[in-house]
Amino acid sequence: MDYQFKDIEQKWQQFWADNQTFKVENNSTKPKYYVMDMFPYPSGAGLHVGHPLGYIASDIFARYKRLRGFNVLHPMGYDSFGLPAEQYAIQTGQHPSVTTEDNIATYRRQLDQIGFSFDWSREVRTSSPDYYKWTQWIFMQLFNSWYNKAAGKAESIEKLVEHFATSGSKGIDAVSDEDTLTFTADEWKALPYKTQQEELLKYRLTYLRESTVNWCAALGTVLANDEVKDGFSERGGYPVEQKKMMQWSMRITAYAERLLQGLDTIDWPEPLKEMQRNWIGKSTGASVRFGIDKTTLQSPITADYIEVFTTRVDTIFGVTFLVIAPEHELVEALTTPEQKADIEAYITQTKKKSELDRMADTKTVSGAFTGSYVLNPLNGEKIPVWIADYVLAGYGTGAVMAVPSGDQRDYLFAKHFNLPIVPIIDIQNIETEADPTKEGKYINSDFINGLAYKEATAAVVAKLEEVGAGKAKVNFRMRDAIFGRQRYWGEPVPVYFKDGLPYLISETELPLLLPEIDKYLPTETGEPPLGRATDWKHPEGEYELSTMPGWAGSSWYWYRYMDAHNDQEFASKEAIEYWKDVDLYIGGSEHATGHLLYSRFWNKFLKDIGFVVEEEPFKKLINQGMIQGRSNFVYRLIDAEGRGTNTFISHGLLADHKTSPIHVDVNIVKNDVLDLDKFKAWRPEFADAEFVLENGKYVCGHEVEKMSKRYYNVVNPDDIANQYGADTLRMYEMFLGPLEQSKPWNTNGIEGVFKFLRKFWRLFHDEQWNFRVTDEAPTKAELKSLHKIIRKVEEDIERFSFNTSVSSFMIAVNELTDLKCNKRAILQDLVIILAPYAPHITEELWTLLGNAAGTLSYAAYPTFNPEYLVEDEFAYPISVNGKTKMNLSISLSLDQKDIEALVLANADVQKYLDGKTPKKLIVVKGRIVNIVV
Ligand code: ANZ
Repeated sequence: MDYQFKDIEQKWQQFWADNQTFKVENNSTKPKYYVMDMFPYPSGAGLHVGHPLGYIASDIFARYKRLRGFNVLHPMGYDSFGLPAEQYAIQTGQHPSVTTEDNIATYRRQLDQIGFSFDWSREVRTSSPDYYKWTQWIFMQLFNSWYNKAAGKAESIEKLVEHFATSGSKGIDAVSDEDTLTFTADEWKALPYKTQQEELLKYRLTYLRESTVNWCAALGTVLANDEVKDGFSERGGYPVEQKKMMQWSMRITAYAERLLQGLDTIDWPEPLKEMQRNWIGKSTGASVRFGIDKTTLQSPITADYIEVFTTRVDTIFGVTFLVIAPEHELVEALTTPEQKADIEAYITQTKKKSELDRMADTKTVSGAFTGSYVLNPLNGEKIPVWIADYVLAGYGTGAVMAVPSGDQRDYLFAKHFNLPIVPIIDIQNIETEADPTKEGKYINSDFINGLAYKEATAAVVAKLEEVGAGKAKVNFRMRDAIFGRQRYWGEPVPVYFKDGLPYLISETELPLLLPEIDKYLPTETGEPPLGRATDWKHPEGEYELSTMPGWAGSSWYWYRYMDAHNDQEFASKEAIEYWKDVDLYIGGSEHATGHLLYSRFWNKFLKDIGFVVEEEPFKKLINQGMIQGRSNFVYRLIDAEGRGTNTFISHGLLADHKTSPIHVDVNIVKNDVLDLDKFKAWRPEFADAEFVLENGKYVCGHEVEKMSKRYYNVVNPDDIANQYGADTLRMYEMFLGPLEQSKPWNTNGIEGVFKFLRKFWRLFHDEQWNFRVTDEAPTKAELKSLHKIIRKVEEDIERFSFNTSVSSFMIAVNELTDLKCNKRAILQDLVIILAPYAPHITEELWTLLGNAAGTLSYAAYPTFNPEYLVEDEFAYPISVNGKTKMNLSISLSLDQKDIEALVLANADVQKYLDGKTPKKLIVVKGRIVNIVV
């Protein structure tokens, strides 16, 4: 029979499902291998051909590893909480769980159609209660933990309480809020319960804190930075302001150093690691305290100093003013009555700017003087204190010592406000770049004059320590992560409030289910949607109304796959000890700092508290590139009056006409040729369209753009699978180019891949399409062809170069076709090595070859034998008097004498010699034969 891909693919997909072919056990004598994809958010649009790119690559790898004798875990699930379903619910009233369910069904159908070898018995959905029960449980563990710097890990909060009760706050080295109290054991015990709890909240790894958020009153919600454009919401264009709100936060900063160090131990793309390093943003510098000059202050102030963080403590003698963030807690106290109006006006102005805008703007200079002064701790100089929005409240201490002769922003600020500039390095033109490494010497700098940079820095730090005004400090740019949103479709936070304090619900109450509500909008009083739930109340108090952010459920899901149905633990100890970590993780680079950082954080935490065994969750990671759309255009003729007509000009004829391009649905274009009837039927306005054709065809223009509905360039994998089959789709997606590279989808070459598979099928069949394979012994040439491809594919897959294998398969099949090879000894091995790429056709052929076992998924992978590739003959170029006349194949095992004899005996050579006796015969073994006559 001819290659009937439809029947074959359906048959095998059914077989795999019925037999649970890819179901895997949590124990085996085989070595384990864990291949995971970034699970999708099931959106309403379904999959386009770009989505499965990474899944196909990981599936090839998983299938390959199975054939190589590994026990392979290759699961799939859905990151199914999220905004689009909620947005749809707001518009239509349909419960997000219904939308989600429908979308998942579509995804599942589409995924099944591509022939993935997922173990579906382990499917997870982050929005399902038996999953989010454990997300809530992890939240509870975080709430019950603090980070002990001395121990270098998280520990139970009970241990901290014990320490407070026996030794007070002394000897605690924790990652905590800044404003922790100092107390003795007795003082601790004497503290009211509420104060104790408030104090503990400053240490917990998930905690409540006032954070500045983008608040959009009209939408009744907090927006992410990228949802705000120039002070307005991206959706709807409503005003957004910076507002302080109590929010749950995750103390990820506790793990900053470990998150940084861990990067050196994992096999991830270097640019991705670099993004994480920048995000973590480690800075080595010093903190310096500038005493507040209280002599000029008119009202009393409790604070004694302003603390700054600087990476250039060596420039301390060039400080001519201090700048604190407009949100700095001392602004009000430092503002003198004369300056009050200025400062208030300035604060109002900065409220409109998001932090991102503030960081991005390096040109505009703005600020206001508080009217107060501080004193330089090393020379006692009086320094004015300003506020300006270039100083960020959340970084360092929210205050900088400004050195106009050292820092560009400080320089512009000083120039603008006419503040003094003190040069501190004796090189020309360095007013804005005090860089002692440029062979400069310190000037105006007291005891460091004449020193080199390193020594100067050390000397300043030593001096500051001596006078108690500063110390060396490492600072991280990374902030604690906000862990809440005022939305419905997310995990409820397992907390209730009583007397102003948060309490965890008890573990037996998990999961805390999402309540039903009448509308998916904030309440009239501005509470989150959960505030609408009527019968939703904890016996002891009020539930937290915000839900967890999108990244909660995805920060631990790889563990759930290990033991997806466990209702006693998030995964059993045995399962975790067996699978350990993900060996290969494939997904998009857009998750570089979000998901991949949070996952590493939760993983480290779970390890600290003894639940998991590996410090890093994803050993190797590959970012697949994006598949872009290849848009097609038709060109509407514009008439003399500048109006659009209903006539369309073929692309090759544009030069003579005035036209305007219109995106046309790529599904009615084939190889850039428009299907005219389909175009007319596409939209009513084109029903009477007329065309100016070239060579009888309408040729469309094309351009590479993002794959998107709005450009009509979305290609649905279902269509490709229907037309050519899943095996062709799989191979074609790989064939498009290196996995990591972004590339446009272009169906122009897909026929070639389809033809290849048909040619492969043909090898096993005679002219009448009867299956015909012989048991004859293979020839050398056939073995060579086979072993070449065995080696090539193995090398390619091991280095994740899937595209190069596809072309090698094509070459091998061509060679074997030319050799008319239909021998089992060759073809059966070829079937196995092609199986990861084209699993359906190979299963069918495997059965036709008489393997009764059912599936080849666990067959033994052929071993490469280098002997078959040893070249035993060489085609010698034979030259006569320096001119190559012909080639002659001679066995490489022959020696000099035999070769000479063979050459001279050859009839063609004799012809060139024309009866003459050679004067000389030079043989270079394996290279050339030269005859001089
Ligand atoms: C004095 C100085 C002199 C500085 C000089 C730089 C150059 P990174 O590497 O990013 O950590 N800074 C500190 N806190 C800040 C805040 N909240 N907002 C804006 N800027 C802040 O940079 C640290 C440097 O950035 C610090 O060192 C401080 O300026 C500034 F020639 O102090 B520097």
